[in-house]
Amino acid sequence: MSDDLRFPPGFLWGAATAAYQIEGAWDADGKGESIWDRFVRRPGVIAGGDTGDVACDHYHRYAEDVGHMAAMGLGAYRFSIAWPRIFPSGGGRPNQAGLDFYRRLIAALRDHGITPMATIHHWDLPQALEDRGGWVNRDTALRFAEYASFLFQALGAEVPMWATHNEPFVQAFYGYGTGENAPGRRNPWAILPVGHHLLLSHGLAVDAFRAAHLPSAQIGIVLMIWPHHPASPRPADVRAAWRIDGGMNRLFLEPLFRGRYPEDMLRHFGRRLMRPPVRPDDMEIISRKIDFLGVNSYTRLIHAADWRDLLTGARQVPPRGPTTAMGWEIYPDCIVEALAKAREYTDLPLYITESGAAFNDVVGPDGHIDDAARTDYLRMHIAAARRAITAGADLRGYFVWTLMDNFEWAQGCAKRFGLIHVDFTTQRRTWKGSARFFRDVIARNGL
Ligand code: IFM
Repeated sequence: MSDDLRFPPGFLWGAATAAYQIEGAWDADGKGESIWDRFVRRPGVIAGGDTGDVACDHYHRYAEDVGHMAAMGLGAYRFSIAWPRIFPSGGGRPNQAGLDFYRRLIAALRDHGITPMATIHHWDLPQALEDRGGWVNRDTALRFAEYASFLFQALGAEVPMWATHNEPFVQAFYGYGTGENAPGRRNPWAILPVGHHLLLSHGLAVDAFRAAHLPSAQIGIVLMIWPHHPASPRPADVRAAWRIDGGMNRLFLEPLFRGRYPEDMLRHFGRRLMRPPVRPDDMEIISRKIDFLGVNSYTRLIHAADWRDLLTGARQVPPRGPTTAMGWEIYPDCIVEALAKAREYTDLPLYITESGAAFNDVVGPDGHIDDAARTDYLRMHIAAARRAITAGADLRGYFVWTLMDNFEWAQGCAKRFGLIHVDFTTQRRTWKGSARFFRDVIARNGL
């Protein structure tokens, strides 16, 4: 194998999931209600009327799932912990049965030599906290720090990699701005305070992590970094793409790594909108030193200037190439560009914490799923990750989104991203061609 297809020794190959998308068991063993448990019951908000009530039933089938991971040769598994399983109403007394589930999962991973990477919050806030204002309420950031601190005490010795949040932009924008995600609020003015409180809670959790003295563990955060391109070289389009880059990427990168919000964003949204939730010391807390940055990379977006959108002054234009079932352009250089963007802000070790694609898989008459499109997608994106390393990125790992087909939020269960096919009626797991491909990549440490 030529060197440019091989990855550095010790490179971490993994797969990623999130609690609400796979666990099911939505009210088992004392688990509290999350904002997703509440949201999916609103008529018409989820395609096909699907819910995560059962999803992949991973809560009961985790041992079988870890077996699949081991057979694939995964070096690491990124999962999230459901806050309401641990603290059913957000705080107070922990729910031992919920904690025990994660203990069992982590033990099974370690038995197979798979490194656990735990995301502390992947959008499933306890509904009880949402009832008190959710992420618009600064107090939620303090509750998050308590929850994180409890996890570090309880599980810190077994989990070497922690991520505070997954894609805070998505939680703020789609959860509180457009209402497409839980909790389904439609208030553009909430987006910035929510983003700020998520970032603040991240910094407070980092403090709790350092206080827990876990010398062999690391902490980071996972951001969605998508490149934003102008539809034309016209200055108005270039400015539009830069504004969207500001709202989706720089609004998170800059406070985390430079301890301030981007000047152009302050001007654009108006200082009044940005300022109210920001208290003295907040920016210092937000920019506490972390150990790694996780980057979720799927595609790029292209924008033209359009002031009919009063919030952004931009309009997304159609993709310029083939797309996945999500309508996302297949653009492998998204990985190279996302990592380059991250490197403008930090020289920390980087991980691609999500990369993958939904396609309309067909189960053949013999039960096989020949998902050649997903295999091609992965091959091209893994090659792009290798190019990014050649270009100087300190990339330490690549996690496929996702281990198995699951509940894709507002899109329901019909959008399948998995390496493993899940029959949601029988819960039967079947490897797709892409799972075998990824197993071979891992075995060769390269393409
Ligand atoms: O399924 C999601 C995941 O929860 C967060 N990142 C993007 C994935 C695909 O949409």
